[in-house]
Amino acid sequence: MKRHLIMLGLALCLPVAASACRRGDVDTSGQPKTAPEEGAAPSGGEATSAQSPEEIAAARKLSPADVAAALKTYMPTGRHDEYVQFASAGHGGQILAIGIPSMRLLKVIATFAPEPWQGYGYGAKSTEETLDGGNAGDKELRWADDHHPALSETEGDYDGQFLFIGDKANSRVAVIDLRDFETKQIVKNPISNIDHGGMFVTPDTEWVVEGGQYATPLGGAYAPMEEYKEKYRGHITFWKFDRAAGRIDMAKSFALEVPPYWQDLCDSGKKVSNGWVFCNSINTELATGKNGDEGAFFESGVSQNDMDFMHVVNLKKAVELVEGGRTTEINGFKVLGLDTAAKEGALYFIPEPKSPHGADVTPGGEYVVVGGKLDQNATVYSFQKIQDAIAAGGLETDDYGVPIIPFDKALEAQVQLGLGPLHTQFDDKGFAYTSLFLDSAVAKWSLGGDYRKDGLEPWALITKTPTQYNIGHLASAEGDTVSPDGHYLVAMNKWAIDRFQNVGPLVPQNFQLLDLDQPQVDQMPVIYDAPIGIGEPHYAQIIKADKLKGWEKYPEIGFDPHTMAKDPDAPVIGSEKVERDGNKVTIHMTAVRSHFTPERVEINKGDEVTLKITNVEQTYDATHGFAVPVYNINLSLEPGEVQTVEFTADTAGVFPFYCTEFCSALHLEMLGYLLVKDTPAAQ
Ligand code: RUQ
Ligand code: CUA
Repeated sequence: MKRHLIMLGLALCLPVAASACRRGDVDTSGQPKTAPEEGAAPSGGEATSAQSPEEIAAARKLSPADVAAALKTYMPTGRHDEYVQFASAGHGGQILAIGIPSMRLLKVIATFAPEPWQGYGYGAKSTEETLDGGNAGDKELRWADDHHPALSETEGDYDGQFLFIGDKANSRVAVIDLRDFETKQIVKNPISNIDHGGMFVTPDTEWVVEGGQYATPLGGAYAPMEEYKEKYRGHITFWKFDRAAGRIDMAKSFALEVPPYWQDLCDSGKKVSNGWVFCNSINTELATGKNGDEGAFFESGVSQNDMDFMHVVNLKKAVELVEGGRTTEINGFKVLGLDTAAKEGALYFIPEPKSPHGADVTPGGEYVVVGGKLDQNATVYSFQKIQDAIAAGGLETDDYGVPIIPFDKALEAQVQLGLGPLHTQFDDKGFAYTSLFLDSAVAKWSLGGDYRKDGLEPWALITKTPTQYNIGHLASAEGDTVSPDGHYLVAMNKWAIDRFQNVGPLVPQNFQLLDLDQPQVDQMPVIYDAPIGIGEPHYAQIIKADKLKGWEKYPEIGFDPHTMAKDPDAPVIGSEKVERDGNKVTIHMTAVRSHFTPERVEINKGDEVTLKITNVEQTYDATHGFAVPVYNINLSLEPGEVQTVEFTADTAGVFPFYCTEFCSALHLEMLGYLLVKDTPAAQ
């Protein structure tokens, strides 16, 4: 009972800023008792004509620490950031590319949602096809809850080639090619309606791992919740990535059926643990929610047990079983059954405390760190001990026949950090950084084993830095690789409250940049606050900028970004024309500063139009747009790019089409007329 009350208290704190929780200023509705006073936030100082650094600092009320932070993050004009952070844009459905340390927004990459600026989903046929790839049967899906971005890796290091991101809302994966930073593929998981949006690559990106979440009957069929235990299942899906093609290969991908616990975050083993995958889970209680007077709300029903199960997958073994034909098919998708996986040594469980969250493998692959939303510790498991326990055998099983490795047999250490540890990142000096949701802080702590050569106490808390407020994920530079860089860490906070100018009740979120390069081991100041006004940015990875080898232009004139090859049929200078075959009209058009050819296209109402247009420029940044009013068409044509639009000319009238990128002094003159005659189409 007492335990239950404590838990409830924590749950009340969950939705509010931890500072309010600590003060006890929380009523039973979970709201802070005292709202921040209006206009109470300190001003950032006024504009000043002062010129010396000291005078400017004084006029703007900047402390020495503020000045140091400014100097560490300021990027003079023309200089580039050392790192690029790829952050999910949450339920905005895009990805944000943000420079570090400046925190400047570099690009919003259209992913699951149409994005007019990039001509994504507004007529360009290839982008419509990409979006349609993520449809659920005949349901057109045009938004997503982007969760975890994952950069492609070679030998465990980010290689700067591809980026993957998961859609929690619909159990989908998108593939972005980092040559042109465009989304090339969206796949929908055929057996699952929802997942955690977690994406985790294996060290050579052979597999992209998707952890499930809320259990359902696999394949999407109906089953009453009374049959939860028998008919509902979780999954961990392994998407096979074909690097040469730049695409996920559905036919070679498979899902692992697991019990209806809620799988959550995974991480791939690396180095010594290469070939294994670890996922935390919750709801071993098999809670099914509150229905009238029956049952309990999920928030308490799912949090009854002191331990849930970390899923330990022997991926090598699982692949062997799949290749040996030991799978069944659901909706045409390969599924490795729970029975087979459990009996053949592809799946094990290890108890993990309390309301576990996150599973993060250390750079050398020796340890797995798990947080606990209602715990105070980071729990560290040893991969070697896990292997020893498996080898020793004699393991008991859970209700579904999965062997359980005893907690104490796998445990390396528990490090008391504070309230609500979630996710962990690493640096190059043997330190780990864990987000504390309830404490609203980042904890820095020391790893042990081979990581500890500096004489510091192993497995111990070193310091905490408060974040504003309620941090979820955190990302350190190259923090998920076999060789993290350290230097910077970004705290992704769920609440921002008083940090920024009021822009109405929907508040931007707050990315806070922490400086890891301090002379004292226990210093880790916040040096920048970046409001993110798009969705709930969930997770991010930070890559060294010089690993990114983005193109400045498409390699050839008439290049199709969808096939990543030259389209032999792309219009070029001199080949422009309008062809008619019955009511089918084909327009071959080119764009160059500052005109379209042809500039006048006259067709009939009812014509079926195919328009092909090439930007024949080869100058860096000479992008042209192509917008047709009323017809809902807008393309973005980067230098060399060809796009195709198909539409029926069902509305008669005069439609000046024009370029939407301000490309030259005569950009305003870069237009043409689409004239649609209100006469029956010629036969
Ligand atoms: S998981 S905030 Cu949804 Cu990425 Cu831990
Ligand atoms: Cu092309 Cu404006």
